[in-house]
Amino acid sequence: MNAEWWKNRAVYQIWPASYKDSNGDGVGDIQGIISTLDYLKELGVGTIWLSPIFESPQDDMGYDVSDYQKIDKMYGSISDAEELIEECHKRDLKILLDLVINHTSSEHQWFKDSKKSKSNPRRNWYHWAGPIYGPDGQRCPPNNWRSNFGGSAWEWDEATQEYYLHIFAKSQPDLNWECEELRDVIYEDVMKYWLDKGVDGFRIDAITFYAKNPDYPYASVTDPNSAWQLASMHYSDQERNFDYIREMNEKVLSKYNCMTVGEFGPTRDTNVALRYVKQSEKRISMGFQFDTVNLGFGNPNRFETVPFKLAQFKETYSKWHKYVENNDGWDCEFLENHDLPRSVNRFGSDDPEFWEASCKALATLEATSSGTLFIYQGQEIGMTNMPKDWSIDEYRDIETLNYYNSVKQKSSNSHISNEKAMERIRQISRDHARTPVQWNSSKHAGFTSGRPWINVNKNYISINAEDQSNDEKSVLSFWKKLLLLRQKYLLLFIHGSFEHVDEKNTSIMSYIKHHENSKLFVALNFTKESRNFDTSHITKESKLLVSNVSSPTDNTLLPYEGRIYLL
Ligand code: ISL
Repeated sequence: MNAEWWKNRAVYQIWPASYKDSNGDGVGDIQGIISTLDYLKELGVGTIWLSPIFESPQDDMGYDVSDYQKIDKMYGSISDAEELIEECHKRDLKILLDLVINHTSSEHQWFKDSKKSKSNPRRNWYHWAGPIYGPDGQRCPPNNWRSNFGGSAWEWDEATQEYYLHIFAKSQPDLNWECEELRDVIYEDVMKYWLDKGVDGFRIDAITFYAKNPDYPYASVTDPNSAWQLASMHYSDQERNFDYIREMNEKVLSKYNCMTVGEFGPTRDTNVALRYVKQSEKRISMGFQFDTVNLGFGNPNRFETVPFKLAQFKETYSKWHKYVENNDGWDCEFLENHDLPRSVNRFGSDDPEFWEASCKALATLEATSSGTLFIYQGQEIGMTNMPKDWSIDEYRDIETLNYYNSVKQKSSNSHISNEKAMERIRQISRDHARTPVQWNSSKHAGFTSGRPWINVNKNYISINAEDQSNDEKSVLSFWKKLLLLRQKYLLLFIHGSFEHVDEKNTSIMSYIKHHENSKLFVALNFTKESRNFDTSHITKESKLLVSNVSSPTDNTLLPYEGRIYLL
């Protein structure tokens, strides 16, 4: 059961542009990553995952690849990538790359060819469809699908008089996975190319989106204010998708001792998720579910935020931890990535009075979660969202800027003020995760000697890795301690089954983890007040393994206090 290497190693996600710059051009790079491998080893992670480093026009920060076999100049060269793989392996660190194969950049040669003419041999490598005409004879896209980044999911091509499909930006045309020749090129020239260079697996972008309903049906109206509707029911988790991923496993993954983690996007049904992650199904190792981390995001428009309660958090958390129990599936745990605001702002508090305790409470939750644990750069030092007084000029993300412009130009039908739009952006823009890592208290937080491409958060003087490395009470030291315990008690921490305690409690999340006869009890106060908690499982024999306050008192948890007991 525990044989696979990828189950017990915590993964550290690196978002290269904002991680560490070695050459002073203001953008992080591969040599910068190499210079920090000892820091990561000391933190206690066993694998790193790099968001895309391939050649790209960077419309969507590398999630728009124009050549899968080249490294983007801003990050370095192929020999830098090879050196990184070697340096990781020297330190017994595994390395995952980001596989973005639902779409390419419109600058990729494949798309340039596809666009040339209807008869080009690569025409069917992408989704092309003719227009339909409205009552007044006006030209309209083939259907009402909405792009994830706003507007129609179809873009008109004047030269060949057809539309192409883009679930994301118009510079990210969707690949047509129905084309077998294309699939084989992806397997051979993208996946095997990198696996043969020694990478240990992939994070697989938008893995549920490859198969589209070939009839491109209209989506039913969920947003009456818009012409464009959420249509993932027609392009996510389609039956053909399961065939493709099985084939990918047969032709590629099964031939390597590699790990795969798929991004499950809109998937909310655990039975559907199981079809990807059960080992007997022979597809991928595990998947990211977004039920928990998307709490509070609007649907269909994520910027239309809604309040959420701890009860919902508890519910989705247990749903997605229990779904793989008692079968041969595997799960993973994360609260942050490059598309999400910082976890301390969302689930804890960045108020100086509570910041440290809440960072540590969230770390306690993360470290005691079953499955493969993912930590996002800067999370280990409690980095926070961008300052609230920053204007739109500080933001860089295509999704955020598209949203802001649609409000400003009143092109979205939900007429709200620019201030309201900014308020939402301050809550959930993807840029909150994308400010540079705060390495030390020197200029630009030690991220670069040049001018950073996106500004460093002003709080780097008080929140940075160097100071925290020298402080045994810091958030970073706390993470190190937890990651050691996670290894020491791995059957409980990583493989244990999960049971809520006092499930109805609206302030405290507490649970038992068990494996055979051993048990762990975890209690976390998610409020800014002291609260009594259910101590019925604690006995004289119980051992307090971890607490994030200096003097824990018997049955009261201080604000954001967290404890782990070995029962
Ligand atoms: O569709 C979703 C939710 O219903 C999204 O969560 C979707 O899965 C997500 O936006 C996909 O993200 C990934 O692909 C994007 C890229 O911008 C993101 O950074 C990446 O994580 C396009 O490649």
